[in-house]
Order: sequence, then C-alpha cells, then structure tokens
Amino acid sequence: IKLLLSFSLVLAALVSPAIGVAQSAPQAGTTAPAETGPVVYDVEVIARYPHDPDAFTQGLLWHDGHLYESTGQVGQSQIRKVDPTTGEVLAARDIPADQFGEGLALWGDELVSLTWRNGVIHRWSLEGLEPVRSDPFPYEGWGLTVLGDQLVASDGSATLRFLDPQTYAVQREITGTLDGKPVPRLNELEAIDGLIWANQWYSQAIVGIDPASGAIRSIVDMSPLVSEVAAADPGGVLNGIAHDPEADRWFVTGKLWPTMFEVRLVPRA
Ligand code: DDQ
Ligand code: CA
Repeated sequence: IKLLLSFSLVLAALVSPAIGVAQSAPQAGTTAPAETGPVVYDVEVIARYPHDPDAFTQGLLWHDGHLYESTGQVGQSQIRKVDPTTGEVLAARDIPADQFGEGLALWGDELVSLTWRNGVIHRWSLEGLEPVRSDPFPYEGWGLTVLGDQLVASDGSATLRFLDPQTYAVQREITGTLDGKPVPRLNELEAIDGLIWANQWYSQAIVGIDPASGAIRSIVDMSPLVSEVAAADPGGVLNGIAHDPEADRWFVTGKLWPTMFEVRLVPRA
C-alpha cells in the first residue's frame, strides 16, 4: 500500500513529504480487533479511446452517452462535451482566460465547475454549455462530484466538503484517512457505488473513501496505466474518473494523456 501511494521521487522533494499513508507498524499486544483494511484492486483495461493530449484534465464525468470534461491552466481552461469513443470535442466553452479551471460536476441540467485559486465557482447549462452564473468560493478548488443531494469538493488537502448545491454552504466535512492518518492532495472525485473515489495528486492510485467516516475502503493500483502513458510533462499526472451507471463502465485518464482508458476493477488475490 505504501508503494501504491508513493509518488515521483523527483516531486517528493518539491511537495510535502508526507504522502499520508500509514508509516506505523501495527501495534503489538493490542487486543482490539483490527479494523478491516482497504481492499486493493488492479485494473483490467477493457478499451482504449483517444483523449485530447492538450487537455489538462481537471474534471471528468459521464452523462447520457457523453463525457464532460473541464480543463485547467490559465488561458486554456474550458468546459467540454466529448465523444467517448472518438475523443472528439463536440462542444467547448472557455472559462475566463485569467482563471485556472478545476473540478466538474453535474447538478440537474447544469454543470458546476471549480477554479483553482480564483475564488469563483461557475455554473453552465448542460445543453449548449452556456454560462449560467458565477459565485464566490472561498476555498481552493480541486475536485468536485455529486453524492445524494450534495456536492462534494476537494481542496488539495485531505478534507472533503459537502456543499449545498445551490448556495455552496458547507454542510459537513470529512477527512480522508488511511489507518487513521490523513491522506492529502485529494484531487478529482467521482461518487460511485456509495464511495467517493479520488485521484491523489502525484500518486498512481485511486482511493475509495467512505463518505460517512472518511476512511479509505479501496485502493486501485493504476501504475500500469501511468507507465503505459509515460507522460513527458511533469504536470501530466493521473487525473479524471468517470462512471457510466447504466453499463457500469469506468473511465480514467490523466492530464495531457493521449488515452482515455475504460477499466474494470479486479480485486487483488
Ligand atoms: N492542481 O490542479 C493540482 C490544483 C494544480 C495543478 C498545477 C499544475 C502544475 C504542474 C507542475 C508540476 C510540477 C510541480
Ligand atoms: Ca469525475
């Protein structure tokens, strides 16, 4: 597990050294029953589809036969509707050019998108990607998804905030933890089958977080996909999880990746 969540040694020096995985050995002599650890999964690649290698993927979701994607980097941030099979960008709308686009979620017939440090959260019509409204948002914006009747937002720490989808008021928070230790740099999010699945910035794993407690229940080793893509750009990290609930299909990609992977999770024996 430590290995799965370990990240680029080059970046280890630049980013906070704590990756937020358990470093302590199990305590000897304790009689309390050990809590069940996370289930570790490998991925089986079902299909590979083209993905715009210039898309700095920040948010990804599936809706009604299409992928919707938000992209980042100042001056290049967009909201996009994408053909999942060809990777063709069917429609795109620019995020204001001075802003850095981040996570994306669908609420009703509107897309909601974060910005990294611009302090603003946007809404767009699903049909036509027209800007609907923009509101102040007092946190760093990283990932965004919907669970039940709330939005869930990450901010680059271990904290996930549950927000009112209209007012964005924070209704509760959880801390993503593994063996009780906070797991920082939670990034792109997707709620699937009752867990909040998260990319962790600069790790080669996706984690499944219990929305009640914050405990990590699942760890998916994505390192074969990261190796296959071998992104040259240091920013080209694993990022982007989408799920087609009708066919139970998982889609994963990364920033500047030329490939969109459809995968199946296989519990490690
Ligand atoms: N964020 O999307 C994770 C919030 C920010 C992305 C910033 C991209 C910079 C990439 C440079 C990597 C070298 C440290
Ligand atoms: Ca997503």
